[in-house]
Amino acid sequence: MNRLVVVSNRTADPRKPAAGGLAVALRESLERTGGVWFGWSGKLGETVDREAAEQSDMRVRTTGNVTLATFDLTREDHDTYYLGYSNGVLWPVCHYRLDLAKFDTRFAKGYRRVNQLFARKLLTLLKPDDIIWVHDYHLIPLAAELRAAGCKNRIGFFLHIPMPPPLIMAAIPEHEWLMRSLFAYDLVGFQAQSDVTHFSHYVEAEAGAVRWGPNHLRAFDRTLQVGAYPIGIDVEEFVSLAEAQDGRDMFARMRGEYSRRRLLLGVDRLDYSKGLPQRIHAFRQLLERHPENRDSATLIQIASPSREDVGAYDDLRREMDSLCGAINGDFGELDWMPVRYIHRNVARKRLPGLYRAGRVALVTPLRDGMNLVAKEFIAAQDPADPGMLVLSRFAGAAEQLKEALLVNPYDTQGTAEAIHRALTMPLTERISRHSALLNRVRKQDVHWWSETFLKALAGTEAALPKTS
Ligand code: GDG
Repeated sequence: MNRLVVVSNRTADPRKPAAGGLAVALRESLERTGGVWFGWSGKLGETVDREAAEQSDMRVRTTGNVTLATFDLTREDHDTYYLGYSNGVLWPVCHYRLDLAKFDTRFAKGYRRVNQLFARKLLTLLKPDDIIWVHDYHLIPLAAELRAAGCKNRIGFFLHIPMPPPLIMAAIPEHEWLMRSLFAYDLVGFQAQSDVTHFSHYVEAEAGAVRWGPNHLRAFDRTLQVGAYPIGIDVEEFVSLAEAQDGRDMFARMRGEYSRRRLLLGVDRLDYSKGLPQRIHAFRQLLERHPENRDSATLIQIASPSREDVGAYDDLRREMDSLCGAINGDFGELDWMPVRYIHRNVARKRLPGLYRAGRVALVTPLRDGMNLVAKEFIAAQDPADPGMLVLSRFAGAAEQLKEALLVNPYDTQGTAEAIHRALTMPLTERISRHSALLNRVRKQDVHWWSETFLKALAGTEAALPKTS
């Protein structure tokens, strides 16, 4: 059995309960194969001298059958590779926000340098039969760097964020190099079919790629397998959290507190891709157009702090403070406030109970690779009296979750009407929509996702050189 080596910007100990969905998804395969998870420690090394930092040892820790290997970055590498290129160029561009991208050649250089560093360090850990699974936009050129150093292992890549249309991708000065780098992988997985389409169009138009059967593209003298592998959640874990004591307590508390009112929920990282200001505008429209919701509907918006050292996030924070203050000032009563805005992280064990108490979830990103909150909300509902999901058509999840109320978050009025419809939807319709949604969320859960991807990766032809 081939050992699985997972590479991502940050690692997580899969045995810790707070490790998150990706860790849960990978735990089984890592444990079964005695696998390794490799990435940045999240720490900045003391030294500013890059060479000294490069030679500093990796921290290698084995718990059970799984090895975690991490290393520190210098401040300069962190500022250029992580803040600069990953979160100041790739994140905004992939979410169609060219206006927020900060193109700077120093960032591109740092990004390449750190990918080379990842490659050099990873090579010291690799065995010839290892299967390597690289995650996300921080590490697009990693396989190309590994190949340049002679690595012949099978390597797969999964992009957690959207692949933008070709002309948007082309705004990145290094777009050609980035996209060519992807051809060093054996399999590239995207969240949604629309991402596969954008990528195929890009390489066909910009690199003269030809399609090779239903799942392959041939360009740059290589044949690459591509596909959509929509990530899921650990449904069993979520249901059991909802039914555990903490989940039930939270549910009872929220239902008690809001017994006279219907609860709307938003749970997001505070990120400009999530459409938070647009959501507050839509809720405001709802109160204006359907005054019967005043005093009877409350929106709890959790916006957990995120990337606070990236400038664009400060502006968003100020905008949200001001919009929530204004709606509460304009509509609030002595005993009712329309919005409860919480700019803090809420403990994971409390989320399922909170979701279950919600009548409507507002998951309205302007663009999102998948969006796991949509799936968590569905999993946490009581099937006999489920809440309704209002979902942006621009979330990857919309390809799977067709029975949600799909909205265009740029259309304030349309979104307000959809929220109203969700709030007034008869029980029978809620039950039938929820049951279809839950079936799909259960079937295509996070275990299905990792197994399907790894099976496809194991089935790709042997790595370089390729002759087909
Ligand atoms: C990227 C892509 C893709 C949120 N607030 C709190 C909290 N959360 C948890 C949610 C959920 C997760 O964070 C957010 O997942 P998303 O999928 O919404 O989004 P991103 O972080 O942007 O992730 C995305 C994902 O990768 C996976 O491929 O779906 O499209 O952008 O699990 O529950 N958790 C806790 N407290 C909070 O306040 N504990």
